[in-house]
Amino acid sequence: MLISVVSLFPEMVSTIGEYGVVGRAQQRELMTLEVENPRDHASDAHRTVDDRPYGGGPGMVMKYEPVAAALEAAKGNLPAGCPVVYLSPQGQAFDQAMAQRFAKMPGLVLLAGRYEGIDERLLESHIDEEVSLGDFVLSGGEIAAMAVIDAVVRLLPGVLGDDESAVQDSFMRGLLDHPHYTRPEEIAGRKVPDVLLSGDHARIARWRQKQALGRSYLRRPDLLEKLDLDDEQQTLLDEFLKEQS
Ligand code: 4FM
Repeated sequence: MLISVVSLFPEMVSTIGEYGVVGRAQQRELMTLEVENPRDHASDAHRTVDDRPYGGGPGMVMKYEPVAAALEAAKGNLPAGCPVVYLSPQGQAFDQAMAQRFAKMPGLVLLAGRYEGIDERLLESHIDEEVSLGDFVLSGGEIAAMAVIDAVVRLLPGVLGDDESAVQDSFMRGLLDHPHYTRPEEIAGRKVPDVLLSGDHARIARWRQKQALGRSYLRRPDLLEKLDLDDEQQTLLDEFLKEQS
């Protein structure tokens, strides 16, 4: 997969390709990360990329021309039909299903804005999707773009080993993860649940599923509402709630 990010801070974005899972994916050429700087596409001597907003008010707006030129350069290196995504709080909510959809694409263009926003006409002419990580305001789209890259790249075939892939299973099924424990067996009177020391793999799997269902019910009922629990899952959730009280 070829991912191209348009950003005024290219070195900030390229660091995502130097560490951890995404770094390994890039080294193994399962993913290539490119960054295009609108400043390199500005036509004036000062290389201007921003200007004052029509109608007045505080802050600056990213100019149409250099951003459009950078997006076209970014698209030029990708197969036709790859989505161009703008990260902003006004976008559709990003989730695991969207990450899976992007992971099926041969390429992806991500526009990371700065200042108060981009000229609205860019959205009409160059952007396929506006996507938000959540209801909060960042200083720019770079960190949001990096989060999208991380979530997408870990889904690409061959990027994760078998152990790491298994860890994704819970959220892929639309549930929160179960609790995790490692040595020592007791910390200041807090003991690891007995079932995890039993060696009974079927019982452990059942306990983990129950915890995942129970935590999802208590913390994120919106996630559970989207699911159609089977009889086994409903029984586990009922047991969890009974054990709670
Ligand atoms: C976006 C700053 C565009 C400046 C931002 C511009 C955000 C979010 C976010 C800040 N992105 N989810 N929440 N971006 O806050 O995705 Cl021009």
